[in-house]
Amino acid sequence: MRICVLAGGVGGARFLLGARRLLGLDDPAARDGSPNRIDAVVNVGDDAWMHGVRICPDLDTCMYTLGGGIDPERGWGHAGETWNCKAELAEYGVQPDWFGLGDKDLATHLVRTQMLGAGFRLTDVTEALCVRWSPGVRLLPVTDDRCETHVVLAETGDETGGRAIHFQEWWVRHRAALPATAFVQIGAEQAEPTPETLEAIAEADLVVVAPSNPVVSTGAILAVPGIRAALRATSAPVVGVSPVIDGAVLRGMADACLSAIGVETSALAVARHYGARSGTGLLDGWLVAPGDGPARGDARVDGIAVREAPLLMTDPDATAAMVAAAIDLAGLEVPGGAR
Ligand code: FO1
Repeated sequence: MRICVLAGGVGGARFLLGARRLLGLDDPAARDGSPNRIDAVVNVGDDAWMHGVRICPDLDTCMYTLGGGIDPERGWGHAGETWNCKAELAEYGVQPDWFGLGDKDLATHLVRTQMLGAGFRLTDVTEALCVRWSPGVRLLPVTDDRCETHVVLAETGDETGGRAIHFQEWWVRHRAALPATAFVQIGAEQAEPTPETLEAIAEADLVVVAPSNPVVSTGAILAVPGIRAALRATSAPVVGVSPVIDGAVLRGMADACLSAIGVETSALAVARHYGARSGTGLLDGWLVAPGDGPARGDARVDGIAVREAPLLMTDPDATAAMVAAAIDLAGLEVPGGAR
């Protein structure tokens, strides 16, 4: 079975751990010769240049998580990190002082920046970095082009009103507290999906939209021209997993993003936001947490097949059961018969 997962940072990475477990790809020795394969099409809207290095938070969160090196508490950066470089930068008084690059993490950005400078595509750089981490999932930036999310701030009568700032400044510096009216991907008009991404979507047996931030993770993937069309054209079913459980997002500040674009923080509102493939949208199926489905057991919402399943990604086994539920909802045979 070949699964293509649209993934953001923490939610995407944890979902991939479950997919890898279900498809029997945890053990590196079992990967060669396996009929199963996972491609992750990863958001690059959060990417930024800071202190002269290229930072790709969602690619790195997926890479470190699948490679066993993530800091589990923060959900980003290395476990066992040290911050000597950050402290030295603070001594020089350089900005941004609100974004922390750990010493170990910095090595990743240095390698990436050097390779990009030598002319390699981000796709190739990511593959090279993954040799060290052996994630067992092919991590594919959705585009090799710069396509960065900026946040348009609401008019507030002061100097910030109406300005657009980089997503990281809004998210990390202001903790998503500045009222926003829109999210735009700078560079999207010129960006192209990579051939690897288009192939992963076209050749998949199943495409899954991971329970990532629908606006700034999945939304930024969908902002790359050609991705929506590829999802609508693939012969694979497209199933999404709700990041909203019982009216709340489990991690991060995705509710601030949803309300900024006028979407209610509910599982069914997010499904309607993506829309049905039978209409003009993307989804054939949508997994929601128990109790989040439609009233009276109606299993279809606006042309999308909706099913309830436990959606807490507490560990890779629980997450593997979610992936199995997505496969089953798509009408496909679950590998190994696990349901
Ligand atoms: N998040 C923070 O809240 N504070 C930071 O200083 C920070 C640094 C950082 C460095 C590298 C990296 O890959 C991610 C980092 N993040 C940090 C996480 C990141 O800003 C966001 O959580 C994601 O972009 C949203 O998915």
